[in-house]
Amino acid sequence: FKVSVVSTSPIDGQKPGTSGLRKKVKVFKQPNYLENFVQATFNALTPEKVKGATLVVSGDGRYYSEEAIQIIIKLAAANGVRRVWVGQNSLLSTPAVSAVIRERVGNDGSKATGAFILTASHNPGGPTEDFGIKYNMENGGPAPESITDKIYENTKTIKEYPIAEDLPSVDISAIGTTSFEGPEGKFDVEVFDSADDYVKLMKSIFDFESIKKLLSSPKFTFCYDALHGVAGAYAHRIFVEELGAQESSLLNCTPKKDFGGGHPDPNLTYAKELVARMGLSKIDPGVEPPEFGAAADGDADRNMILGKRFFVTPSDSVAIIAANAVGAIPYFSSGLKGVARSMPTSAALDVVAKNLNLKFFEVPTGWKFFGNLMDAGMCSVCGEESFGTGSDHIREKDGIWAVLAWLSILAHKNKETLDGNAKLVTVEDIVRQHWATYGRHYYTRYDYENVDAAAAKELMALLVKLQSSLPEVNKIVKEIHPNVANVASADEFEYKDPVDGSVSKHQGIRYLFEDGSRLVFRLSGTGSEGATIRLYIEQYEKDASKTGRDSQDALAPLVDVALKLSKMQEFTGRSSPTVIT
Ligand code: VG1
Ligand code: CO
Repeated sequence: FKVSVVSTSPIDGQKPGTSGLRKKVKVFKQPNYLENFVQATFNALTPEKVKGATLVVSGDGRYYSEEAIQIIIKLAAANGVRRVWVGQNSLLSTPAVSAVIRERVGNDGSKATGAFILTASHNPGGPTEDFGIKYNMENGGPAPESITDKIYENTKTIKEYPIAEDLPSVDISAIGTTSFEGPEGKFDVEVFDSADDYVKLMKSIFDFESIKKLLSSPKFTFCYDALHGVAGAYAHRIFVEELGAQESSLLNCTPKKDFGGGHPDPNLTYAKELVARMGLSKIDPGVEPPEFGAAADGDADRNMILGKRFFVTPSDSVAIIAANAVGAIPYFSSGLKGVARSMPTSAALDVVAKNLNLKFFEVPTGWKFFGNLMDAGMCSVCGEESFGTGSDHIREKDGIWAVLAWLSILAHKNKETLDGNAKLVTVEDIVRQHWATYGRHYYTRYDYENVDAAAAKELMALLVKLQSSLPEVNKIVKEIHPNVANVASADEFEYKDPVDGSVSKHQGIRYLFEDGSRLVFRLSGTGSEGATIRLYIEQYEKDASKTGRDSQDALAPLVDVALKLSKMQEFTGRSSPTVIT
């Protein structure tokens, strides 16, 4: 192939957000849009991460992925990349990409040093919906802010990019290597099985035999919903072929470009079919719900864990995994190096860390902040309230890993009960027992999606301004609800990375109450239109006799305070949030 240089000019708005660049497909399809961003990324890397390097390019298979892959291949070839690795049909889950970077070795001993992941995660897909791209580094984790800032700077000054325009399209549906000869030598595109490396890794972490025994017990019933995302490419292999689950326990497990028209976000609002099957919606499931249910988002890094008629909040989920990992999961048999959560995630994990005497870290929202801790051997298990849970086996959150972790804990707790007549220890039993031991963090998140961006900024500015006068805040709080505790302190969260010393500012507005309750306000960094305000509400209850309340009831006074203090309705014109989780 030949290399030609195309002149281009900067395009506005290519700033990577919490997890890469996410925009409507029609924005990505504009001339030079994808090319500029990819070239800006190449220019942000050190030369040896480009020239002669091996890169992974794949994603959740959403609409526009196939075209985007061909463009990225042509750009990679022209930039002197040695080989591109592609999951069959362009499919690799975000955690599988991380695993491939870290674990996969090519026939000639090659290793990948980075990846372009093509996904907008839980955002809908299709011609009128979202596409996204993000770059992951050699450790398998998302590029840190130092790199994403550089990428953004480069998008503002880009003048040209080289491209191998005459390179023929590569058939990404068939496994195998296609070789090309360019001005600087050989260039290969290798298409490989999307699941092999990931399945191998999972088998090295968990005791598949004990999970298999659980799944084949008549006492235990199971259900998994991939919401037509890429998790479907793994679910059949792992749950059915490896672990013996029934075919009928898989819902929506065929990956689709538009996720079947749905919103591939595993929460109580969008995972409707699973929620109904688990007996958690008003729709009567007609049959006895399964004992365990789980769902994933588009790129399979998120998870929702459900028991029969029971919802596990993600903040509790990571705490429960941390509390039980050592006995139940072989990978952790020598103990946990430490645990971490994102700032808005509830403090349930903090209590476990304290009790088990584990190192503990609180980082800003977004998985990229966990990577440094893990690379430095300071953190084994971490999680976010946004249905993200994971460990240091890779550098992304991992939806299927979380399901296998829960199944391992269930298998462990039911060692004695599976064979005899004793009653099964259920998901709900495990959670209630956890609350009895550690106390319960009542928790909810209100999302106001696609509100006017200027109004959202004003709301945030008001909340920052209020922080300078706590007596005034407390006067307002008491007027709204005399029983709500006083605000003890208020700030904007700022994080200094303990490993590299980098500082991230303005990571969310916090109001911390005297009784340990918290209100957190953030603007989303993953949306593609308008602004999304996230309001996180948390209240700690230590008294074991009071941990069984309905969480929306328990939190009602605090919610009231949050909405009135922030003048939510005035600013957004919304009387209720788009989604409550
Ligand atoms: C959201 C979540 C955050 C998560 C991020 C990426 O970000 O709040 O916890 O890490 O999505 O997840 P934001 O900025 O919109 O609040 V994923 O599955 O979309 O890669
Ligand atoms: Co995701």
